[in-house]
Amino acid sequence: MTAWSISAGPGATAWAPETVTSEPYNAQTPPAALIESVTPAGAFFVRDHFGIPRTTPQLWRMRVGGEVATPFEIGYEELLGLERREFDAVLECAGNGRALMTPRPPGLPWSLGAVGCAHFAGVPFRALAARAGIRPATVEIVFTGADSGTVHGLPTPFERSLPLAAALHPDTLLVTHMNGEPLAPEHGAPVRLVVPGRYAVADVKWLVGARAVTEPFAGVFQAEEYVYTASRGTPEGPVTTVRVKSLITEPEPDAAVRRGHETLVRGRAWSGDGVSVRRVEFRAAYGGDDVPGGGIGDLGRLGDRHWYDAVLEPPAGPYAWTGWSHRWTPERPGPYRLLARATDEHGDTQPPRAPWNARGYGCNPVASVEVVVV
Ligand SMILES: Nc1nc2c(c(=O)[nH]1)N[C@H]1C(S)=C(S)[C@@H](COP(=O)(O)O)O[C@H]1N2
Ligand SMILES: [Mo]
Repeated sequence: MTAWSISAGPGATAWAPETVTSEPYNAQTPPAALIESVTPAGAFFVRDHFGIPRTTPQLWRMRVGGEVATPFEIGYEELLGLERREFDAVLECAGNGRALMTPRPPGLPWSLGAVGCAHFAGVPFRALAARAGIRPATVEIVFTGADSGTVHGLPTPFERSLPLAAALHPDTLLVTHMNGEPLAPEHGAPVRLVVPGRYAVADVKWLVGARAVTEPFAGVFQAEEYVYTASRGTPEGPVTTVRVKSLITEPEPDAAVRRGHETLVRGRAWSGDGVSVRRVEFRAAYGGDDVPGGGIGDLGRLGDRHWYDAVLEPPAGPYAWTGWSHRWTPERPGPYRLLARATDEHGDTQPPRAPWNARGYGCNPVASVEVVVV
């Protein structure tokens, strides 16, 4: 197991994410960092498809064009001078949890750590759209990253589109700062998009272009990847809104907890599109009592008894995650499975089983951690 906190002198903690692949670099937020309400930038998961393009704020230019009255380019200093917004937001990769699906779909084997919550600051894209003058026939904005690679034998940049209304939402930001610091190279320096509440594939890093288009964009990362296909129970189509989900951050898996002693069980819960978490329920299932075979995929037979409401902390804002806790005193020695289930203000709830689809997106089953009572 990778070490996730290294002491770097008194009071300082140097964080490092857990590497999943090194070329290109992909890494998960380590469990110890998921305990923090704001994920340290140095521990925040990284997902990149083609490698990290290096540039500097001095060299950075972004072009706004396509179906606009006045195409233009903007540089970093000028962007910094525009009116800014900031908020905490959860970023979650649509493939987070894929490794827990059975059968395992192809793709990076994310377990639970392709998620984090950070404080983002930047300039609403709508300010640039207003300057360019979006023409009425526009249906989407295509955002382009500086990174590219070969896909199906063709040079392909990382590009994603947003419906016009989503692109013009005041909280769709061209982000320059994360947790009060300029963006790190792996998180899209010097400028990235953040679209809170959508799966993070929308959050184009190393942003260098935005163009207004009059037909729905059908690029590889829009129409082939990041699409629900062969879904059981969900309509087919692109991943968009983040599904309601929770994590148990403490106790950690396989922890020994003491019989008759109060154990604080804690975690986080979030949902998409600024929809708040209304409820988190906790349950401790003894041994294999009602979870035959164990494993997240086997929770389908779990009944509705013995769920307790956890205590919720007020989140830092509409896009931040909600901390929850429950005081649990185990009565019997032996193996327990701790479960958490979040419900959002729309009444959407985590399903007992991972909602399987061919590429393993949107995996949000009831959170589950096994511990041993001694
Ligand atoms: N230019 C570019 N932007 C990108 C990607 C990429 O490969 N290239 N990956 C996307 C995906 S799939 C995710 S989950 C998020 C991850 O953001 P992070 O690495 O800052 O956590 O970036 C998105 N933006
Ligand atoms: Mo992703």
